[in-house]
Amino acid sequence: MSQLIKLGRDGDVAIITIDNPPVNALSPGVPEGIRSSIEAVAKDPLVRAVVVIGAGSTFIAGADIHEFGKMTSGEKPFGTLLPFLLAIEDSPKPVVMAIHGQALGGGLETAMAGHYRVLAPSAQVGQPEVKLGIIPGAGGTQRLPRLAGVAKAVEMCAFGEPIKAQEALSLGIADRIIEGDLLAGAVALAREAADRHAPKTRDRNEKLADPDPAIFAAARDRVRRTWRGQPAPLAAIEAVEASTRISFEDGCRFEAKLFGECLVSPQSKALIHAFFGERTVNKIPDIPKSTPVYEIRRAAVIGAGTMGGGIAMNYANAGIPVIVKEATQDALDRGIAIIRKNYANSVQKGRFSQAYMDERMALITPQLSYDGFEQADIVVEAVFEGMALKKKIFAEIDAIAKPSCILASNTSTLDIDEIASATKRPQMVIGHHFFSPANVMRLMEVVRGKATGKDVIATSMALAKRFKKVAVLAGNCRGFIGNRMLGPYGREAQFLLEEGASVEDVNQTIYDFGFAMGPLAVFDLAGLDVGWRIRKEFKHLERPGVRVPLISDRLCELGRFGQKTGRGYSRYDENRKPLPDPETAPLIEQIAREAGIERRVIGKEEIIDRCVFALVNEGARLLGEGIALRAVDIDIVYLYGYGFPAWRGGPMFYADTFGLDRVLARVREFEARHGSDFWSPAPLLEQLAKAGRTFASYDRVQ
Ligand code: T1G
Repeated sequence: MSQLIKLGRDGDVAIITIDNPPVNALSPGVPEGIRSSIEAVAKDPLVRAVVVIGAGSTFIAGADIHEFGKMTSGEKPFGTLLPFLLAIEDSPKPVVMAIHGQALGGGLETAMAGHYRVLAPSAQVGQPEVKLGIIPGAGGTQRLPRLAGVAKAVEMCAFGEPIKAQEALSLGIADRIIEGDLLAGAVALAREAADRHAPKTRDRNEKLADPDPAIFAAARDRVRRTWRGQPAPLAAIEAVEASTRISFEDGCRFEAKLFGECLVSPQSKALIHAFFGERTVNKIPDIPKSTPVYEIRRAAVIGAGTMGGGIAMNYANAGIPVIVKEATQDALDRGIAIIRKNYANSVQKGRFSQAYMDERMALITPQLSYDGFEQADIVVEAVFEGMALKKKIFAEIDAIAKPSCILASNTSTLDIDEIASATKRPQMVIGHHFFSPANVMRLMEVVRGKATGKDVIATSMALAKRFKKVAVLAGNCRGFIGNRMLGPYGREAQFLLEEGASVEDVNQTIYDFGFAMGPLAVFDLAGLDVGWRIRKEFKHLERPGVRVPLISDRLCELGRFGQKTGRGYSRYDENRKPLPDPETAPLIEQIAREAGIERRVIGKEEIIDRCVFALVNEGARLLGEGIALRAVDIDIVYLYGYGFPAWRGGPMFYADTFGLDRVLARVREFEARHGSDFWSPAPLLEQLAKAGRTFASYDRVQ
C-alpha cells in the first residue's frame, strides 16, 4: 500500500486517508492507493461502509499538475483517472467523501464518484481546470451536471470559480455540512447508509433533461467577451452540453478527447507556467523560509493620493491599523473620500457588507502630523515621484520611527539606495512598488537595495501574501523590472506612430495579441503627465543625438494628459470610452515631418514584434544583470502588473515559444533598421539563442 494512502477503521467503517502534502494532489500512487484500499475493504466482511478523507489542510486539490508536462513531452503516456473513479463508484459498500479545505479539479471528480459527500462549513469545491488551459478530464463535465444541474455545471466548468459549502449543499453536490468533527460526521453518515442502496452519480440523469439552450449560448457569449484567445472554456461548455445528449460513457470519451486537445495547446502550457511561476517567485535563493520576519501590527502611509489611499486600503483589508498622513487638509479629505468611495462601490456590488466597510474605515486614521509614527512597524512613503522630496521625508521618518520599523517607498522608478542614504538605517529601507489601483492590482514589486536586510525582504514578501498579492523581488535600477521594460515597449509604440502606424492600429493590434489594453490606451489611462514628469526628472540622462519619442511630450505640452483630460492619444467620451481623435494623426504627421522621419505602411506583425520583443530584449538584459532572479519572475510581473495575456505565459515564456533564435534574428533586423541605441541584442539573449537554449533552461540553472 503506498505511503500516501493510509487505511484505518472505526468499527465497521473503513477510513481511507490521503496523505500527500502539501495539497493531496492525485500524484502517482494516490489513485492507485485509494483504489486498492476500496478493493481491499470490499472483500472485508467486517466493513460495511467507507470514508475517504484528506490529511492536513485540504481534501484533494486535483490531479498532480507536475505530471502534465511529462504527458505533453511524451515522457509518460496520457493517463486517465476514469477507471479509478469507476472503481470507487462501483464499490459494493457505500463510500462517503469527507471534504475540508478544497476539493478542486480531480479532487471534486473523485468526490463525485463517491456515493455521498459531507463538507466542513469552510470547504470549497470547484473545477478550476480552465485556469490551466484545460478542462476537467476525469468525468467532471459528466458527473457535475448530474449533481448540480446543467446551468451550474456549465458555469463551474467554463469559468473555474469554486463554490462554498452552503451552495454545494443547496445544489445537491453535498449531502451534509458537518459542524465540528468532520470525520465523526462522515462515519455517522456512512453507518446510516451502510444498508441502503448507494446512488451512483453516473446514473442520476434527472437533472440532465431538457436543458435550456440559452444556458450554453449565454456562456459562450461570456467566454468570447472575457476569455479571449482561450479555447478551454468553450471546450468545457461543449463537454457539459454533450452530457445532456449522449450516455455517460460516451460523454467521458468525448471529454477525454477535448481534454487531450487542450492539454497540448500552447495556451495550457503558458497557463501552467504561470501557475507554477506565481508560486516560484516567492522563493528567494538566499533568503530561506526560516529567515526571521518582523511582526507588522501597526502601519503608516505618507501621501493620500491615488497610490497612498490604495496602499492604506491593503493594510486595513489585512486588519492592520494604518495612519494616513497628508500635507494639507484638502488633500487629506480628498484622499479619504476616495477610499470611502472605493469601499462603498464594493458594498454596492455586494463584494462585502457595510459592517465590513465600517470596520475597515475604522482602521484608517487620517492626520496631518507624524503623531503615532513612533509606534509604527512599517512606514510606506507614497508621495510625488521626486527624489528630493522623498529623501526629505525619509530623513524625517528615520528620526521618528522606532529602530525595528521598516521604511518602504512606493517609488516606481527612483533609486532605492539613494533614498536609503537619507537615513541612518539603510538595512531597513526597501521598495514596495504597488500598481494602480493599489487595492485591486495583484502585483507588488519588492525592491532590494544594496543594504536591505534579508529579514526586511522576508517580511515584505510575507506582508504581500497578507494583502493577497503576488510579490516579485526586483533589484535596484531605474524602473526595477516592470517599468524598466515598459520604457522600450512605450518607445516602440510611439516610434511606430511616428513611422506611419495609427493610434488605433497600435492599440487594436496589441489588444488582439491578448493584452488587456493597447500601450497607448494604457498610457492615456495612467496619465501622460506622469511619464512626462519622470522624463523631465531624467532629462539629464538623455544621450545627445539619440532619437527620443516625441509624441507624448507634444501631447502633454498641449495639455492632453489622456483620460483625465478627455484627450490624449485618443479622445474619451463622458464614459471614458476611447474614440479616434481627428487631430492626432495630423499632429503626428507634423511631428514626423519636423523630425525628418519617413512614414510608411506598417503591418500588424511588425507592431507586435517591435513592442513585444522590446520587452523581451530589455527583460533579457535585466535578467542577465540579476535585477530579476528568474525569467519567470519577469513573466509574473507582466501578467499581474501590465496586462500581458496569461495564456501566452508572459514575455519571456512567449519568446521561448517563439524560439530565441528567431527572436534574436528579429531583434537584429530591427537593430539594422533602427540602430543599436535601441535594438542591440541583450548578451543573455544572444548567449541562449546561440546555445539553442531557452529562458526557462536559464531559470533551471539559477
Ligand atoms: N498539483 C501539483 N502541485 C500543486 C497542486 C496540484 N494540483 N496544487 C498546488 N500544488 C503545489 C503548489 O505548486 C505549491 O508548491 C504547493 O502545492 C502549495 O500550493 C483530472 C486535470 C489548492 C487553492 O487547479 O489552486 O485536476 O510552491 O502555494 O495558496 O480533471 O494550490 O510549495 O512547491 O498554491 O494554500 C486542478 C491548483 C488540477 C488547483 C492551495 N486543480 N491549486 O493554495 O497553496 S487539474 C487546481 C490551487 C485537474 C482533472 C484535472 C492552490 C490551492 P510549492 P499553494 P495555497
